[in-house]
Amino acid sequence: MPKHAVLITGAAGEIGHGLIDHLSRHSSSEIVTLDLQQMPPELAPMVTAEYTGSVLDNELLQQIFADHDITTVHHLAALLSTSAEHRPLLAHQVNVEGTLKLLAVVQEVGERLQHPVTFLYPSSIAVHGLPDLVTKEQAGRLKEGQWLTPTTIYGANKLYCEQLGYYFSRYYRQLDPQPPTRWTDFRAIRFPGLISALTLPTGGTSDYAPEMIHAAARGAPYSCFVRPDTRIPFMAMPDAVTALVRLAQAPRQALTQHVYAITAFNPSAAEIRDLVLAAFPEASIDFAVDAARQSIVDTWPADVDDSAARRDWGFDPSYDLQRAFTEYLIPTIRDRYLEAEPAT
Ligand code: AKB
Repeated sequence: MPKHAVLITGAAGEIGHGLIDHLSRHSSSEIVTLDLQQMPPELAPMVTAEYTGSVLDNELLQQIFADHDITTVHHLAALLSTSAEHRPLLAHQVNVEGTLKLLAVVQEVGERLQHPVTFLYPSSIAVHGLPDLVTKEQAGRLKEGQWLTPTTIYGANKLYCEQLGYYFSRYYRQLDPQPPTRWTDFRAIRFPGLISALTLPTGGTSDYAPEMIHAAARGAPYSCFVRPDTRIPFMAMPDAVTALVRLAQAPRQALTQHVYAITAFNPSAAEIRDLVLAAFPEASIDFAVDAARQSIVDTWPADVDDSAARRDWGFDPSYDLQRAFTEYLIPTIRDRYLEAEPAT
């Protein structure tokens, strides 16, 4: 009997780094990766099988599922909000058509092998679109069903794919005389901004937080592209990875929703700056607002209500703001750049 395998698309990205490391230490499943990039040398040894290519390549997807008994998919491949705004049609292709192709293969393989596939989908706070700062302030902690009026192609992509996954898991081909068994066990998490000590983000509009920390650790000046008072939810990357694994393992009958909001802390950009300066007093940090990117972040909630995730599958982040900085971000990032410094 082939070993169960976990497929991670977009595996060379930020979440992929943490997820591969976690699964390699805590899971007996094979780790199968798909990315446009080759796996970095620090991750490649942890991976059972590496496929280099696009999530849009149907033949490649079929080959992966033919080669391995994939029972869980973490579909991380996506263009994030800022990158997507610069290339909205490509974003739709990757973020939506890529997700559709993968869902279709999962259903087809399920029909062939007669077993379900747990499909983890990383959605985002970007699915929300608050109209102005007064409403944002008054709205406070948004629930999953509130202000689903995204203003970015990325947010629209993520919201639609939440529904696409729900359709495949509950209503696929519902008008067939004998509707098929739905083999996709779709589970989505709406992530806040994520901060990793090990990788730098690419193409996100919440990137000002990790960029500020990493710049200070490198001794580089940083101009924050949002106002000091800008406030959105964030989470340390280890908690994001643990959330994906925990939701994947949750008993199906415990889940009352197909989409869950989660968060850990929601500092303002000024509060992040203060924490960075406390750790790196010599850091040079100023604020040079990029009005266009600011207008996107201003539509995102100041906070989200994660009570459903806590109730249904025990979501419980390990890192609050202080602990994230003192025990994870600052020591790990400091070591990372100290190691990188040329020997004097
Ligand atoms: C982004 O900034 O686009 C992402 C997100 C908030 O989903 N990090």
